[in-house]
Amino acid sequence: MSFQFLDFPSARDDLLTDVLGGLAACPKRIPPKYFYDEPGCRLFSAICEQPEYALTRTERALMASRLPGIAAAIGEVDCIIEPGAGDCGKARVLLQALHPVQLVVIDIAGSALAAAAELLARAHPGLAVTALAMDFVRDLEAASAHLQPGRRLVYYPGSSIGNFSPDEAVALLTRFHRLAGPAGQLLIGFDLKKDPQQLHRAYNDAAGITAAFNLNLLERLNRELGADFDPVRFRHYAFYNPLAGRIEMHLVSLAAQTVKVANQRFHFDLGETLHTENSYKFRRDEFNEIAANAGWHRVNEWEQDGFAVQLFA
Ligand code: AVJ
Repeated sequence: MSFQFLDFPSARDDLLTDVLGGLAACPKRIPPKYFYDEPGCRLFSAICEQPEYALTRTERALMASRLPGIAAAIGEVDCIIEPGAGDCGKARVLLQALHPVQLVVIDIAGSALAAAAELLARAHPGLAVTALAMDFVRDLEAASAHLQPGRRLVYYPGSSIGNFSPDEAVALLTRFHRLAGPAGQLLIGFDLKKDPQQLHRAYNDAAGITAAFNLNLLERLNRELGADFDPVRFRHYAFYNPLAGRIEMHLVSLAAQTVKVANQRFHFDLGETLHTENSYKFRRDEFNEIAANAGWHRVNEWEQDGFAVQLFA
């Protein structure tokens, strides 16, 4: 078995800096990457099982049914790199079809990543598994030093790209392009624009799991930064904004209140919002243009039930 885990610290300092900066901004905001502490990861997995949230299920079904064609389109690959790999469940599927020498999984949630990646390494004795605990939006360049030479595929499934504005997405895909190198490819999955009612339901599930996921952010700040948010005094509020082409998630203050974080006080008016996430939805041609602006040209694409997977070189 070949397994390597590397921790790029600093995530904690970032949390405090980003939260203080975000609460001082107008409108108030906190980056969605901070949803994923341990309870947050569990709640996200539960979201993926909700009947209203088809995204993950649809991508899984698409990948399962089209895998031979996708693998044929990709061809020979030596190294697969998956930013935001989480529990490595999606990489596992790709490994069945492609037989790379190395798998590099990257995630901000380091301990969960390490455990999942080590299991994967045990299951694939011939594969070199490298797990990097980092914020890849900031530290991606540091990953290059750990890549074996050869043809590289960056795999970015799950519509994670939807968390970024179109400009930020171009910037991130440009860095993926640099990391992948001259013979590199990008396989990316994203949610398509669709009936806003359907989108609305996906982010307002009847069991309240998405609401709990959103509110867990406040509980995380209480746990890790000694903040004193009262989650009962905030409302999960998610809606589709058709002008921006995105779901927006907010936590709206149900009272005029003051919250303390690391000895700083922040005032919320009644009805004031803390913006916690954007989840962009794309048309296939819109996404092609974003990727083209990052230096990628489309090789192939697959679509199923409102979800798309595209291959770029
Ligand atoms: C992991 C960013 C793809 O935007 O649908 C799910 C996160 N937020 N429900 C998404 C999420 C609320 C998810 N992504």
